[in-house]
Amino acid sequence: MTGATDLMLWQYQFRIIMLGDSTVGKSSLLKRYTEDQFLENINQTVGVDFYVHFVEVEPGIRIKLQFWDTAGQERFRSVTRSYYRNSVGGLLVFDLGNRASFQHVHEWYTEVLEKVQPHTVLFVLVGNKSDMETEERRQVSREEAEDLAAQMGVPYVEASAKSSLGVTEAFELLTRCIFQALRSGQVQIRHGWDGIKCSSPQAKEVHLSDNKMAAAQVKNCSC
Ligand SMILES: Nc1nc2c(ncn2[C@@H]2O[C@H](COP(=O)(O)OP(=O)(O)OP(=O)(O)O)[C@@H](O)[C@H]2O)c(=O)[nH]1
Ligand SMILES: [Mg+2]
Repeated sequence: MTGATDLMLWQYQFRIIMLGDSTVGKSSLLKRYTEDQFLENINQTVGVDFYVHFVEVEPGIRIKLQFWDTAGQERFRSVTRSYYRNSVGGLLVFDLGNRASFQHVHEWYTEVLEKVQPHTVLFVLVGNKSDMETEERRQVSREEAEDLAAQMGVPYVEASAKSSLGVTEAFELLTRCIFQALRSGQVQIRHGWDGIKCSSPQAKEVHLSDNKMAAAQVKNCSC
């Protein structure tokens, strides 16, 4: 893709990071969302992988989503950490059938917020593998997950990379929250920061002229 074509294709670029313990399904969620595929034997992520997807948040406003798919394994943590600062959004993922992965969510959350201070990252909490749900298998109730999400002030979505249920919803909810936060001024394009990029002066004008309207909308968004 040439630079010129790229400019015509999107107005904003958002960098989004996937976080959560190993095997919770971060790469599988991304594969489902960007390629509509699911692999039973997907490779564990080594370091960080990179995915791209385009969405139109509203008519004429095209967003390039750039995803950093991090490895959940502890031994890659120093690599993973270096991606926090340039992310505007994050999907915090746990496995509904793995209680430890749920218990670690808050650690992921606080670690990121500490590292990006004084700025912030907008999150959506995702309980993945809802297709495997049976009374015996489920180790985290919807109520517990919703309580944790409320405590962190983020939305919660249950999803399955396998069945695709909730996957688009989770990614697009995060995208809309970031877009509204941008328009309201809650997050801003900053020099030397790659969390959000703007492809053209026109796009910047859209953002500025819509500030007031979006400020009203953002009140209705739980991000
Ligand atoms: N049943 C079911 N299995 C899933 C789902 N999502 C992922 N898996 C399986 O869970 C395993 C781990 O998935 P990954 O996507 O590699 O997990 P990850 O979070 O990226 O793991 P790391 O790269 O090590 O951090 C794989 O065998 C997937 O096929 C799901 O929604 N349902
Ligand atoms: Mg992975």
